[in-house]
Amino acid sequence: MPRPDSSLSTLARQAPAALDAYWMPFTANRQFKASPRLLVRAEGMYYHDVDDRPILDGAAGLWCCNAGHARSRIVQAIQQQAATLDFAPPFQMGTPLPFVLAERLAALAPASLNHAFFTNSGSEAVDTAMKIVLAYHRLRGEGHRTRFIGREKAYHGVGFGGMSIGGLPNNRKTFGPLLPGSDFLRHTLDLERNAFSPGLPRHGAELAEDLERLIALHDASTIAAVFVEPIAGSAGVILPAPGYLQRLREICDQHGIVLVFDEVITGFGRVGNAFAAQRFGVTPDLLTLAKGLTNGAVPMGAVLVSDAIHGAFMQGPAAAIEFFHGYTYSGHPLACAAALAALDTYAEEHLFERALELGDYWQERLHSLRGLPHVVDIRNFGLIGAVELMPRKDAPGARGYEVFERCFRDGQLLVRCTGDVIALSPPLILERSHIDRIVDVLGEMIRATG
Ligand code: PXG
Repeated sequence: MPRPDSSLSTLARQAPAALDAYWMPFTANRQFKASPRLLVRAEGMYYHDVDDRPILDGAAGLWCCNAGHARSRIVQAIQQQAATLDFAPPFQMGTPLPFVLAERLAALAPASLNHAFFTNSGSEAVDTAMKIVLAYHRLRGEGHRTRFIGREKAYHGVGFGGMSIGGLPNNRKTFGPLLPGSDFLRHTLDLERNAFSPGLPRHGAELAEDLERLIALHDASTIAAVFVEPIAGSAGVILPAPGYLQRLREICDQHGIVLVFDEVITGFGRVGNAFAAQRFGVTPDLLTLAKGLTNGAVPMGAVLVSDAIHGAFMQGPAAAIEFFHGYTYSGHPLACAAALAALDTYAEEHLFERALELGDYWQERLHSLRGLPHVVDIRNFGLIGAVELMPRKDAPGARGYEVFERCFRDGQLLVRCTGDVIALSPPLILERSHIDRIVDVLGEMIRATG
């Protein structure tokens, strides 16, 4: 492997202003540029930074690289595809791979979800799902169903649709009135009753009844869909109590409301099974995907659509475009090639079973951090984990950020911090020794942070 050019690092060290042109996403730009953390290559469970230090990946990048990094099958598929067919128009024209990929996804998904619409990100998948829902109700003569129900603390990406049903105040407050008419279920985080629960929390299934409250308020006839992440990731790993998702499904069925699972982070083996829908035994009408779909190697998102909803569109004159929506890069050849190779890798290496095989060990080791200073909760499910820290007085997020920073600098471990929660989602190829290292380093850095 050729040593990557680290001139950027040298430049950054000498003159942080050289980093000024790039406006970084969801980043404290000035803080970062004063002391950059630059990753230059990756392989398997490890990144390497500009100083060629191996950094253990405790986050699968950003919940993306479920098969680990630079997997040869995926690399080769992308290379070959780029040399064979780089791009072709996706509207009124086709290329083979999105058809093949859609079939593969339908075979992996719960039985009724047999159709795939491709996007380039999770945000686009969510906005696409919202448009499918609105058009679907209108096609059935129920165009009065325009209201979306999201959930407090939800993250559904950064498009105006996803923002409007998202429940993280920082992501909403600066951007005006958003889509009119959205409302929110209560979130299911309850430290008082559930702190340090191993796996799913015992309490909180009754929070699904909150949907009945919103139906009573707005009337079911105005509600188009309920969007939920089976497990909320960005807000710091919020788990559903057993029965919660089932109950949402029942209430939606009772009232003709579409149920959408946003599985951008829970898809592709993160919690065992291909999708959380299968692990929890609840089938939504639409399911949004991204991230692990290509193992993070090429941007891609998707909406999986039920036969019933898809069927409602496939009516009317055959020459009429059924859904006026799509992206220049929907079903891009490189993304499809990466996705197919990722699915092959997941299958060959039985990676969707890893969360089941390792889940108990992961849980036991993570919960060994209980009792460390400022640790107020530990949550886990599948190969997801979270350690919540008590915020410092008048400085929410500072302690979490410091732990994240120390993990990278002193512990050579990549974790994700969201506020004062340290979130973990390692590649599914990890071994017990990696779990030990993640937990040991994190524990040490929490102690050192104080
Ligand atoms: N839905 C969910 C559930 C997500 O987690 C998106 C949609 C948007 O996907 P795109 O591809 O548009 O980013 C996401 C993205 C974090 C973190 O800190 C998580 C995401 C993005 C940024 C940070 O956990 N997830």
